Amino acid sequence: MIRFSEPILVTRPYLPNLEDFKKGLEEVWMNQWLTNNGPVLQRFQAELSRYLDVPEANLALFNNGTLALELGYYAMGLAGGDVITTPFTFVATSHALKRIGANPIFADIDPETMCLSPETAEKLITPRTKAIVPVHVYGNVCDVEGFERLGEKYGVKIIYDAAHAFGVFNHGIHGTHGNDVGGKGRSIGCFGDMSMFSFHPTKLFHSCEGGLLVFKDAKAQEKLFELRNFAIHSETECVDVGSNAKMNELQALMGLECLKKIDELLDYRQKIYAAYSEVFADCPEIKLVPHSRNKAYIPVLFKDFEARERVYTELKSKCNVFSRRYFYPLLTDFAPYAYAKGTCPVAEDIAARVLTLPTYYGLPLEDVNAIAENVKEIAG
Ligand code: T4K
Repeated sequence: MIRFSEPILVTRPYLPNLEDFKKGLEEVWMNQWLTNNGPVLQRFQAELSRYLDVPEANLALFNNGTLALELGYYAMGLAGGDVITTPFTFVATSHALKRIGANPIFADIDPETMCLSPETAEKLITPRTKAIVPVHVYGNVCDVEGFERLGEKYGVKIIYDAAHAFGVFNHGIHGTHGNDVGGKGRSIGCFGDMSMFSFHPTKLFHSCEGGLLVFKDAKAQEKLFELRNFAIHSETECVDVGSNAKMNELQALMGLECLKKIDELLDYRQKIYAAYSEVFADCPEIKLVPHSRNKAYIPVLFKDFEARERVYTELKSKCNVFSRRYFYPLLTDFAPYAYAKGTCPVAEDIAARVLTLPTYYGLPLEDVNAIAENVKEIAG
């Protein structure tokens, strides 16, 4: 077994060229403008619009993904209603619901994609349901057409937590925001009423911290811009209970510099996935989950809880490799959501067996091979 001399973490953020970043900083210094819809943020928004092929009027940037979700849910009118969502995600998906006074109702996931299943979600729809919040977990794409049907049939909003799905384009599927699908297709953010991308440094693309909402109805933009700035409408008017969720100029600069490299960042992750895949090919006990389009994470399923725990623990103690059990425990095992404990058996099974392995731009492929060989040896 190989023990790395330096710890290998589950992820490391990409850092852009420092000289380019310094040039950007000089501009910020000249502008003497640090936050609140500054010129660098506006440039970042324009570049994101180009990259995603979504009009700028349908985008809003925030200082992190969690507040983007919270204010997005609020702007879509979910406060006080029931919202059907998945327990197999990061806590932010449902915390943001709770914080606006919405009531998360948990439905089970599809065993293949690990995303919320439209069939299980449909069974829980009642007159109190205001929305469904599926998550493109790991960059695996939800059944967007199934959810679109539910949205139309029951008149509920469909809001995707696309925190993991930046860089995912859905070639060949007709997005609800727009018309023709050409080239790489429409961004996955174009489905449903709204989607949120997280730009946290643990994501394949980041802005130090940050979040982006993409929404179908451009009229939402004014409301969202106000909500992220305390709901101040003018010097003498505050029109709602807003928050401080403004992305600052340094975040926007980091985002702009990282965006220059996005194709390379995405390509490198495919190489990492291919390297893991090759080593695990002859090992039926270890199932590399194949569905992530952008390979934002490398989730692996083991045969049972004991095997997963052994690999997780021994990778750390014997190999100096820090994998993570995303997403274990399930949300329904946490105190705020314990009312739903035991209601989602597929998600429970997967959470007990899944492990996410290291992946990030610059992780040497020979290290990936060594990590994978170690996993194989420990899993036995
Ligand atoms: N929805 C979903 C589905 C999400 O997954 C998330 C966030 C959100 C919503 C909310 O979006 P944000 O508000 O975060 O924009 C991490 C992240 O904090 C969180 O952003 C992410 N999901 C979640 C899946 O993972 P931790 O507690 O596991 O991260 P942490 O700080 O332990 O970092 C993980 C590894 O990365 C460590 O080994 C150290 C390394 N690292 C981390 C940072 C921050 C670095 O090397 N450099 C760094 O700067 O939650």
